[in-house]
Amino acid sequence: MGARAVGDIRNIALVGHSAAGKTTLGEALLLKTGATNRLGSVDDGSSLLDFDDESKERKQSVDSAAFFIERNGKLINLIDTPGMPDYCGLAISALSGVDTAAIVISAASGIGVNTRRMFHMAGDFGLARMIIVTRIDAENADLAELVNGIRETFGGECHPVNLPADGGKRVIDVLTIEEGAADVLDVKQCHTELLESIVETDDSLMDEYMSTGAVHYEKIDPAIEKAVASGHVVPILFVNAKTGVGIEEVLDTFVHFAPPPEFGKPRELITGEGESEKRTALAADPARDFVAQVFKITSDPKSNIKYCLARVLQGCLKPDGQVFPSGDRKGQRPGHILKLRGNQQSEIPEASAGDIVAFAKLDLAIGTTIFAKSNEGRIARPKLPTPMFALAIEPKSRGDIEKISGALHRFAEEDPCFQYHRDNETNELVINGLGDMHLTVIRSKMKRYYKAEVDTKPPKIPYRETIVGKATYVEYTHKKQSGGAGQFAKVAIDIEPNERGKGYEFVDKIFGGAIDLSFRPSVDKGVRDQMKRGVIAGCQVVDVKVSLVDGKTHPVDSKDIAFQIAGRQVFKKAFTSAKPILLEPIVSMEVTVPAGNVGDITRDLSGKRGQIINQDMLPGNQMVIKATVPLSEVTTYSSQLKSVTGGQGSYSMELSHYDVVPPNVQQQIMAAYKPHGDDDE
Ligand SMILES: Nc1nc2c(ncn2[C@@H]2O[C@H](COP(=O)(O)OP(=O)(O)O)[C@@H](O)[C@H]2O)c(=O)[nH]1
Ligand SMILES: [Mg+2]
Repeated sequence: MGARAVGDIRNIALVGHSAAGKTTLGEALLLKTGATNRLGSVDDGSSLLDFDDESKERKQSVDSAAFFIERNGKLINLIDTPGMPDYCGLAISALSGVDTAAIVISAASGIGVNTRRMFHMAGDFGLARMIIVTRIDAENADLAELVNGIRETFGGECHPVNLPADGGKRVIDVLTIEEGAADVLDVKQCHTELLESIVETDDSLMDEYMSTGAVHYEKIDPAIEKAVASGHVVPILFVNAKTGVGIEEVLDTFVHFAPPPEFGKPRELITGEGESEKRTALAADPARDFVAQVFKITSDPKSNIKYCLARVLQGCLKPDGQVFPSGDRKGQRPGHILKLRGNQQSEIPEASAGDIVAFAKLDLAIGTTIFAKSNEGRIARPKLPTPMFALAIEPKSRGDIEKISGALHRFAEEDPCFQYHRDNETNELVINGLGDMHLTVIRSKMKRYYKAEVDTKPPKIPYRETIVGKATYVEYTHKKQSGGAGQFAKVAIDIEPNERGKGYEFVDKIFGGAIDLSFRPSVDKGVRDQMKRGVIAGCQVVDVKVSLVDGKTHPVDSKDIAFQIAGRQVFKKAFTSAKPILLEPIVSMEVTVPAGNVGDITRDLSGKRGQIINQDMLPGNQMVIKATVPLSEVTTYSSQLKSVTGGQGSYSMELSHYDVVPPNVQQQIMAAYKPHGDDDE
């Protein structure tokens, strides 16, 4: 396959709710264009697009898959994306690679949460959109009702470009055909509405239409992709992917309605921040300097090869050139330039403007801008949700630690909504995803591809300890005389609360030489050490002021370690007698739910010691509730929200501040705390 003229390329992502029929539609397109010789099925594991074992076993895409087809000399690059909200990081990332989002809706189940989310995401990002209604053969399908729902939810810009006829055995193209009987809606009316909404975007066509009452199809054709690119027209199509009805028409619509890269969403190279931010328009012109953006990373677990998928936004790159990630002075050799089709790959002579290509073995990350010579800049991406669902993980077998960290690194690299970190305060390895299903798949992939298993539990809450009282002249003497060299240190401290958020302060108030100057920092070190370990519940101590007021040195046995130990012990004693309390993290949450669920949600949040701050109406009969809640009450909120709203709700949260734990909760936490044996004595 040679390089394609920019005008002969179309880049389209198949998005929408899960089980809408995206993958099956992709298979039907592959079959119709001769790329495969039988219809791959997600149901029997023969799909070329759901090729990874995890997707096959679940009979559901858990990853996105790139493929391409050819139609009338046009190269159509497609990305099939997963529909589960838990994997939306992959679907949203795919939008960076394309000019058009084809939102797939199943006539059997209608508009889902993710249908809406992806429709709006694609629109906000500036992509052209089309809607493909699949499974028109479904028994319960009410197509007239569905089209009404689509226009109500997504606006009057949505126009059928064809309609099912003869009981779903064929579709009638309403752009070129004005008469006839369809199974639903009126052919003539749909024809007129579609035609009018296209000519509206072009003055000369409008004039002709107004004066003659018609415009020839040849003349409209060039105006169509612009009307779609600008969002003025959102075509609706009907297909039965199983029988192939409507598939030819989908291909024609891709060619005639989807904008080629030069007319698609304009891309800019951004440099600098804030006031010094600079934006330079990129042009899908192979003669300019090469600029591309990585939008997907995928690795083959068997060969361990990492593929980076990139959209070429400008210029051209040959295999003997170099690739410079933004800001890097060192280039990487691209090696082969590939086209992917599911898990198949073929080599192409160059990566040219407008195309989607894959590189094997380059070390790049999702979102990275790449150049052919050292340069800098970023390209805007759609906003990704923050993964808030967390689990602490522990290897089932100690020997697996290395395998697990390798796996976590890979997963985080491939899915921008999966993250992991070691929590410094609780010392747990914590993984974050968008929901429980997300992390279940991660665990399953870890077992399948890396042969490593982990136990999970809700992560520990990073409580903190502090005091509200004071204690003065608290003394401690550390003495050890066993065998050889002895240890001796005597210290006395005052302790008092420091302002919230001020942290720790150590004041040396010793007059004269009660403790040698050289040993005073040892006391400070001992105190800091104990603060990290905690006193009453094993949590980090914050916001205390310790004054070293007195002590005693022994001419021979006093040494650094002795004063560190004395520092630790005197701190424990003083802290315990200065009214210790626990602080807990409070998060601010934004919960978006259908208006009908607001009562349930606010009642539930209040029951979780939450405070409702405000409620706002959103379009589409949705409400957003802002509240502050203790983190400990919402660690499993994702599954609760799912069950209350039937999957229609979403939320985000971030740390707001620390606040005092109620006494009864503090009692429980302290009772559950088992201090490690004291290694000092
Ligand atoms: N009868 C019929 N079934 C379909 C059609 N498209 C998809 N399916 C079935 O619907 C289910 C979900 O399809 P899939 O392609 O995996 O949906 P995805 O999650 O959007 O990729 C599978 O069982 C498919 O066989 C269609 O046009 N007609
Ligand atoms: Mg799928």
